[in-house]
Amino acid sequence: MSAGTIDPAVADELTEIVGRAHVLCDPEITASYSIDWTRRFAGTTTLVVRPADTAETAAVMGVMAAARIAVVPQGGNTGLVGGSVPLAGEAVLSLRRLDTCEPVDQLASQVTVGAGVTLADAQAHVAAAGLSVGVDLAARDSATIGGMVATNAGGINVLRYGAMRAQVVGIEAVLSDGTVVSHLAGLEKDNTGYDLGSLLAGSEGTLGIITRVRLRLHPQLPERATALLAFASTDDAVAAAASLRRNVQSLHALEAVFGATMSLVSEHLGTPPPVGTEGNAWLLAEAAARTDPSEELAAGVEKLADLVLGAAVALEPGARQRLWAFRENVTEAISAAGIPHKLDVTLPAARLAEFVDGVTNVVLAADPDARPLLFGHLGDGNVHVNVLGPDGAEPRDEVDDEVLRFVASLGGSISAEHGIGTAKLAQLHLNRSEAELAAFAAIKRALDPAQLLNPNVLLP
Ligand code: FAD
Ligand code: 2HG
Ligand code: ZN
Repeated sequence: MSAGTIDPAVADELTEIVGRAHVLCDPEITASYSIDWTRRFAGTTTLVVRPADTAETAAVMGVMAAARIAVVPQGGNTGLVGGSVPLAGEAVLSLRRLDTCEPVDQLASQVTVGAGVTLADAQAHVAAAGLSVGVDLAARDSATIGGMVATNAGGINVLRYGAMRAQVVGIEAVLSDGTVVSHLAGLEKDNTGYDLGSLLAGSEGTLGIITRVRLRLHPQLPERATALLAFASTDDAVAAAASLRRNVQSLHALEAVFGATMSLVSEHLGTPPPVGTEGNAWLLAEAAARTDPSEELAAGVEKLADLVLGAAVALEPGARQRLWAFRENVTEAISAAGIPHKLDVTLPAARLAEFVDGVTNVVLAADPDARPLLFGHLGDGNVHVNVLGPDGAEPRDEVDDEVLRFVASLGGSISAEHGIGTAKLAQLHLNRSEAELAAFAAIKRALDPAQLLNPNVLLP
């Protein structure tokens, strides 16, 4: 059921739990919770509730369950698949006030944080103890740890540490009826049944509301070397990426920008890339270690002499950041140009170049006026296909279907790291069999029988 007109008795109960300031019904205030980062997905809601901790979240869900009000859990609202906003009038449960960072457990190299802690705050908190969070991404100032677990976020260091699921050693969550499940001891070896942390990772708010997360941490690697490399072809960039992975043990990130995307981001930044504008594919490779990794990276780059058109290397933070800008600002640059359809996909390494070189024709066959822009995390085979329509408008919907069918035909995944949300619901069957979807539905029925948690997300 949508939040609709809120029964005053329900509003009073919620106010009793979280306080008047945290039950928001004024449309001018709830509007910002109802539109996503891309501006592509916008809905409305008559109710936003902002609990402060697990106990308040559980009590709120008790009230929602009794009143049968469907809920969209929301963290930083940086999700890119239309899963974090109330598209069917649901209430929004904002977790941002769950922002406590508990003391770092130095002996275990772990920390427990509230679901609403931003990635940047978690990073700063653990850095003081000489440790780091294994996942990093450009939305770090807004994306929350709870949202990152819920989407199983990937980002730039997956090739070294895995995605968000691999960082979770404990979880606390509230189920749709208000029950609290908590397993936060963080024991590295713990075979005592189902792993609820793994199940909730990637569940996109459909199975439970994550309230606290215990994260596995990694040693800080302060010494860095970064290279931006230009290539004439996708094939050359893919071959170079494989060589760097084989030869540079301290490789920490291996990102790519393809074709016209480099011109777009360069114009947005107001500066050309330091490797010249010739080329069709660019790699951004970063090595990180306790001791200076620049020689190891340089030796890895030397092995690419036959492939590379131009190379720029940086060691100092400012100079490295100037190289990273050509990759980290792509999403912003595209957003400034219009409202894209975002198709975040993974390809098997052997089909990566075929996909990158073939997808433009697939897009143009579906919408001749569309403008495809490609970039991604090449070290993981993860390509972000963003497609703009004419004058920054959205492209035709057929583009999504055709591109995702192309991905599936090459043995790839239609969602690498952003999730299914509402954007890719219609295409989930391309990757998941009927038997798998039936198992998904059975899990959903078991944990959320009344279908209150993000009922329009992930499950067809
Ligand atoms: P939200 O957007 O608020 O929510 C996302 C989903 O999680 C929704 O389905 C929501 O219902 C659910 N959810 C949120 N909090 C909870 C909770 N506590 N309990 C249960 N469910 C919850 N993603 C990547 O994977 N890699 C990247 O490199 C990357 N880079 C990005 C760069 C930019 C500039 C932007 C804008 C986004 C990027 N993203 C990236 C996407 C986004 O940042 C991630 O999906 C992130 O994990 C979302 O976190 P959030 O707190 O904003 O979640
Ligand atoms: C990135 O890798 C993010 O920069 C965003 O995952 C991708 O904008 C996108 O499509
Ligand atoms: Zn990404």
